[in-house]
Amino acid sequence: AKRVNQHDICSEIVPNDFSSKLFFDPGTYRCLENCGSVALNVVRRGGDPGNTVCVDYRTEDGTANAGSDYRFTEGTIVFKPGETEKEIRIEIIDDDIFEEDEHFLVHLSNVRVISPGGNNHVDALAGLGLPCSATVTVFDDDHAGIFTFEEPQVTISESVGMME
Ligand SMILES: [Ca+2]
Ligand SMILES: [Ca+2]
Repeated sequence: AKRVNQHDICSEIVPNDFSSKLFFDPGTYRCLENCGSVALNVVRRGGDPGNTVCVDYRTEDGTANAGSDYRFTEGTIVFKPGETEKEIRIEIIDDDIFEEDEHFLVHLSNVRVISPGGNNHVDALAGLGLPCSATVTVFDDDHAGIFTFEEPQVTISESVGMME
């Protein structure tokens, strides 16, 4: 079901096995709210590694919201000839509020090959693979903790005056 779901999101998936596939590896990430930023890994597999391939990326709210839980981020990654791995960095926003663990998504889209001759887009040579969406779960670090007495019973003399 998860695979089918991802197929719905990734309408640009190219069935051609000879093309370069761009996808997240891994597709799920976890970090603490105070981690500063999270790095997502995008890989290129198959096809001609001598091509220059570009892919766009963009964050999308899940239960986490851009602006309060993470910084909205979009851009373009360029795989130069020979490059097979690239990193996307997304800033995580720390607050002092207790909240549930939350997640957001990052989507890849618009794969295109830049041919050495110019700006011709040779679309059959590259496309999206799976997963082309990554999930980032942000763990809250503001749990208030548990309050208890240190000892369940205390025995003191009645002459102690003040007990703590
Ligand atoms: Ca926090
Ligand atoms: Ca928090």
